[in-house]
Amino acid sequence: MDALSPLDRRSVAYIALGSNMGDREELLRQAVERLNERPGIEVLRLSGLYETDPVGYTDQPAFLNMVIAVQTSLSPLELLRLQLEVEQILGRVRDIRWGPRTIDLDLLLYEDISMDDEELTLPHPRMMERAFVLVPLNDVLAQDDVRGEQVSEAAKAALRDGKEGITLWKTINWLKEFGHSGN
Ligand code: X6L
Ligand code: MG
Ligand code: MG
Repeated sequence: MDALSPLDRRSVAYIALGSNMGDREELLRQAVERLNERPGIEVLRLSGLYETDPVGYTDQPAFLNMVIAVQTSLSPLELLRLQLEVEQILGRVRDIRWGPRTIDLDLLLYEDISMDDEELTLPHPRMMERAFVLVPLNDVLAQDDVRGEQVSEAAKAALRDGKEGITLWKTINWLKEFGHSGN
């Protein structure tokens, strides 16, 4: 039998994106394109773009948040390091904790892996509480994902108590704008 090609071992992961400085939409688009152009990662689906009230440190501009589904042959740590590299390229400066940022890329889920490492915790430890993560994640989570019910219920609950303002701001048709199969 043939050995598995690298393409047969690709995993599905979900990445949350946020921006509240500069041209927020352009920064989100740039981040998606920069990820998609790298070997070993293909963007599958984009959530809507949501405008969201800042959480944690509230005295800062509104965010645009979204979540993407990707297929990747990178390991979770390789994917995380790529995300940090893209943040750097797009001018991320880490000064104020929870403060304004040009772009933030957070790895939410990688297949069904749980890990708690110095560099990376999976699933993302605070994702189930935040409307700005749950609502867009619910847009792109695979239909057959076992966490579907949990995510949609948590998204509904986060919307119901309405502490976090979140409005659908725009949708981007990824397949139409960029065509299929980036790599
Ligand atoms: C008590 C203490 C309650 C801290 C909440 C929540 C802190 C979220 C940080 C918290 C607390 C965060 C974004 C944001 C941030 C974003 C929106 C964070 C890190 N990132 N608000 N605040 N979108 N809307 O991407 O998530 S800072
Ligand atoms: Mg974040
Ligand atoms: Mg982050």
